[in-house]
Amino acid sequence: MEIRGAGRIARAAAEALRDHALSLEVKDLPAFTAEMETAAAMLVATRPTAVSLPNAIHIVMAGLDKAKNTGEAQAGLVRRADGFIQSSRHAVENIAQFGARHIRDGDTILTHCNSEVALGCIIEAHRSGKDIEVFATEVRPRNQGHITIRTLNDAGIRTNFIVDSAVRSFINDVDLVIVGADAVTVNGAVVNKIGTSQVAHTAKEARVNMIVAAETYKFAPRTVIGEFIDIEERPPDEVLPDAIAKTLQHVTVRNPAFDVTPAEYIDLIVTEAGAIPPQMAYVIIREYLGWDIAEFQKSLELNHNL
Ligand code: RI2
Repeated sequence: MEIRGAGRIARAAAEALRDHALSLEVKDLPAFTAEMETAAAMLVATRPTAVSLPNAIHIVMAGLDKAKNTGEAQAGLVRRADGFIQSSRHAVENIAQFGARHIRDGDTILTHCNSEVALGCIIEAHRSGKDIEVFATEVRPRNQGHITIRTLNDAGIRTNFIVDSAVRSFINDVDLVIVGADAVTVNGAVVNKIGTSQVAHTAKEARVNMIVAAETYKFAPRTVIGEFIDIEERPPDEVLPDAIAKTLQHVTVRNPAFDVTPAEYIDLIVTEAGAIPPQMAYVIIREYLGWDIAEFQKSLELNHNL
């Protein structure tokens, strides 16, 4: 939780792999590869939900097995890590430009949690001269809304700060909902911070459009072969102090950090490759992440052989 936001987590992982590769002093290629694979597995295990993390690691580690010597393996890894970090930054900038076009002069936008890309769209709309106003939620239990309102305030954007449960009270004042994503599945469902699906449900009922801003590396390739996205459940003391919880022997605190919004609640997913209806998620997985069914079959065969 030191690094917030699925995109930042992905760039931090690429940076960590690059720095680790540069610091390793092993000359032997199999030993170098084994060290890097251990590091990659350790990074993947830090957060289970944001698919940007395994996607970034997959991109950085790809081709390591084809290197002829350690120098080549190291250089390739550093090149792919730097390439990923740069393309991630460009993706965030492009999404801000594309997303801002969906915001009209005079619009009021609601956002939930703290998404670099969702805020990028809002800030770009403001920068281009549109008169906009924002509703930002608190985001219990970790209060990521506090980071969001500071960013919006610093950008000079009129912002209303509300508790999560006030979304329905204000939805009729809202023209558009924009949120980020931790993962997008092959059927176009969006996994994002807990509460997003309630916001989406409220928006749908009130006929307010909902846009998701998500880089292509937030799409989850392994959902094509039926894998589910693991929803991280965080410690109970984030919700209720231990001192109180231990006096309540019949109470269990549940603290899932993310939830799933079905595709039919989402009007558009804005990616750096352009805006798509959520139902086209598979195209992004195949065309932009380069994972096709043959690769899945290969990885399944490998698993069977283990
Ligand atoms: P960007 C965050 O997760 C939030 O759920 C946010 O909506 C999503 O990642 C995408 O954020 P967390 O890291 O990549 O706060 O758009 O658990 O910044």
